[in-house]
Amino acid sequence: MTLIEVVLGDITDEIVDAVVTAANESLLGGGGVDWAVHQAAGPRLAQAGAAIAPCLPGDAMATPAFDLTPPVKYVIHTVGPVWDGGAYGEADTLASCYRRCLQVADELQVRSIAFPAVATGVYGFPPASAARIAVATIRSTRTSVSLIHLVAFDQATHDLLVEATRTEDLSR
Ligand code: AR6
Repeated sequence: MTLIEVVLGDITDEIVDAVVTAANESLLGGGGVDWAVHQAAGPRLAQAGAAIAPCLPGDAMATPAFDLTPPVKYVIHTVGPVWDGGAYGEADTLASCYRRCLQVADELQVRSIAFPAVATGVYGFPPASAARIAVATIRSTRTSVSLIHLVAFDQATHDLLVEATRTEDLSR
């Protein structure tokens, strides 16, 4: 049984086993949520990322969480699609991000995980559609993770995620 909760706030404040960051292929850090996670984890995160990069769009890779506050043990880096109108497999790539993160979490025996709204910032994925994909993919992925926080950094994203959760409930 996996519980999905929508949370408003900064993902670096999450009390979970693993925090997901919306990275780029280099895993060296960037802007947005990736900036916040690298700031909180310290410079060893970029070193560890560089050692395992590249991470292709739709994939996910884990490193230690370094200076992130315990109990956070891992950062799971996933690379979303750059939105290019929607006809280039962006939705499938985004779904793959959530699926792969949960697979990696299972391999690490992670029980709780926090996701940002992958690809909806710099990468430009329409947030309503991204919210539905996030919820639908998580619900259809078999996982041992028992608690999933979908972390919204703004109220609009929060409301879209809550709506997606309800819509998904009704369609089940
Ligand atoms: N906590 C939670 N969510 C956040 C935070 C935070 N501290 N900061 C921003 N967000 P983005 P992308 C939200 O742009 O679109 C980077 O440079 C933000 O409001 O961080 O996947 C990477 O290195 C938005 O809803 O990620 C890549 O180059 C969501 O996180 C590129 O950006 C995702 O926005 C990836 O772009």
